[in-house]
Amino acid sequence: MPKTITITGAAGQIGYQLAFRIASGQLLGPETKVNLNLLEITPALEALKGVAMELEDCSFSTLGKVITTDDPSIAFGDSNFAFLVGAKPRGPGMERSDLLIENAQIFSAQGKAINDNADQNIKVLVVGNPANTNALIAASNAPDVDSRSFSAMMRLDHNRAIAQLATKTGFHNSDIKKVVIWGNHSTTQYPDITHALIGSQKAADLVDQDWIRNEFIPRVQNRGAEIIKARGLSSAASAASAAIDHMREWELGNSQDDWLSMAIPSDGSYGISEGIMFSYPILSSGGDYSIIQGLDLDEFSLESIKASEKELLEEREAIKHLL
Ligand code: NAX
Repeated sequence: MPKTITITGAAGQIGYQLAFRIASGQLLGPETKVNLNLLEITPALEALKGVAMELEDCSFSTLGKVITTDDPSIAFGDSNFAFLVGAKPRGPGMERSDLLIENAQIFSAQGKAINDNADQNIKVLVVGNPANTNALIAASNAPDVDSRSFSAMMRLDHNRAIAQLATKTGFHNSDIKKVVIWGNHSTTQYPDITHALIGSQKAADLVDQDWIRNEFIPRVQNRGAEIIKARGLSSAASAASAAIDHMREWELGNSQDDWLSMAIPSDGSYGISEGIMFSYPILSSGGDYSIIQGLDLDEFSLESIKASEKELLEEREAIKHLL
């Protein structure tokens, strides 16, 4: 049976990367056919038509039907996996609270459309910023779908942290395990290598505390801005790659000696307020995930995690009328 995959904002930068990688089998493997439902706002439908024409021209063996639409009820029809990428960017003079409210409207409408039209076992990944709170809004507006079906993307931050650690220590990315990003996809996120391993060694023994606090953490937190400065555009290919990593390992499981970072509805683990979309260390298996429990957190880690929780609570407060 082909799987139906929805991408919103599919004519945008990230969507343009994501659609082709998914269509070529990089999400669910070469044996699974995928149908793509691509959603855009009405003024971008012509550009989206161009994306669909290029998808057709690739002649991918794994691609079934492609639908382009500006109607969320069509885009989420029978959807098994949804990548919510399209969002309103922050315009000149716009406050963060305005950004939250503008996006809240988009994600509440899309949550309702998911509720009414998608497969009830859908997996949803929110990429569009502010991703965690957008995911909270979408989940709250889909009461018939398990809130654990909704998540927000921290995987780009996670991959960035691994890459920074690999560069610093001279090891390969694949030698590094159990890195975690806690909290919000914003500069309050806490990239944590306290429990990370490089081969059989503790990562924290291979680098000094000064580097962790004054270089590693701020660099990962601010990597998005660093990319914008260099490229003149925000991260796109790396974001699409991370989105595929997130969804693939959620669906198919991850290496059981490693952890993922996913923002998921908090169940109160580690004292975090229930319900907010908070990123935890995660293990995934059989299409479901669990939070790694019982980690010792030092004072610095606890303070950092609390600061990110505070920001997410403030974001929730700003859009509480839409929940
Ligand atoms: P673009 O502006 O290139 O593309 C966004 C697309 O979404 C546009 O084509 C726009 O027409 C469409 N869109 C807007 N409102 C829509 C709606 N209501 N329904 C359907 N489509 C809609 O942005 P891009 O660079 O692709 O980034 C997309 C989002 O990802 C942004 O919000 C961005 O901030 C966020 N990011 C999140 C990351 C994460 O790690 N969570 C990292 C990368 C990225 O910055």
